[in-house]
Amino acid sequence: MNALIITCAITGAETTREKQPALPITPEEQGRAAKEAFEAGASIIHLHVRDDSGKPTQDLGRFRDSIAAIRAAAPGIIIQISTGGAVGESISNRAKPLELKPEMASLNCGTLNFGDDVFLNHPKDILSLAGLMKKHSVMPELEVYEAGMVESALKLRKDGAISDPMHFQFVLGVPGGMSGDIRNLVHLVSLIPQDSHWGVAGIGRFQLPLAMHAIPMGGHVRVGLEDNIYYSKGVLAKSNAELVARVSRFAKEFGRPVASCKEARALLGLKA
Ligand code: KMH
Ligand code: ZN
Repeated sequence: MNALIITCAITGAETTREKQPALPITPEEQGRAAKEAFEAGASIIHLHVRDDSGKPTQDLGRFRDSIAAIRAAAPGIIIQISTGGAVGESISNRAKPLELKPEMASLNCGTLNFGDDVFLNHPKDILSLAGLMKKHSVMPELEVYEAGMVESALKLRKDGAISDPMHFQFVLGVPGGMSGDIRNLVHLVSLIPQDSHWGVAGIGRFQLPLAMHAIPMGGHVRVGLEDNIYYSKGVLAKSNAELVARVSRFAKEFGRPVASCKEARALLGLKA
């Protein structure tokens, strides 16, 4: 079986220090978290940044500092910047970190209710973000929260806005999107082209069961404090790395190798 790519979503835009004291916020903390996640088996860091007060920001300088800190602490790790940002962020700000030409970036494939908010992704904005990714040779990770978004992603491909191989991330369990029911994952996988890559990011209590199913299904896995703050019911995770390490251990039990950064690049067709 292909090697398992583990992505660690170390910070996100919604998790707070009050709820999860181990959340990395400063560039230095993010560098440390990336190093520990790398040592535990992660080959991709999904990156949001925060300002000094801990609020989510799309500030270019902050992305630059965090990327530098992560590169210094975990050389070779793939950095995937978020163009999702926080709910309510303008598209021009969400697009900003693409100027840094990261290897990968998230591309959200549609609008959905997001808890008590609306995560707005207008078709014209999705197209403009995809265009910038193409211009800067950034590989999009297609964030899919419900089945209609697969159709939207396929239309982007048909219209030439994105190229093969497509790389999907099924983000399941957001209140307002598809739940983390395993049948939803199986259905979504059945909709995508055979030659595409996919991973699953389970939100909250869905993180572990979805990861455990993706391993034998041949998909990839995202874990981290952006998506889930707990290790088990009522027990906070000690770190991002603790969540990554558990997935690595299970992969070993299933006989599936965990991808190194080099192997992850080769699998996804990223240039070194
Ligand atoms: N913070 C969410 C509203 C992404 O990174 O592209 C969007 C999000 C997706 O986290
Ligand atoms: Zn994100």
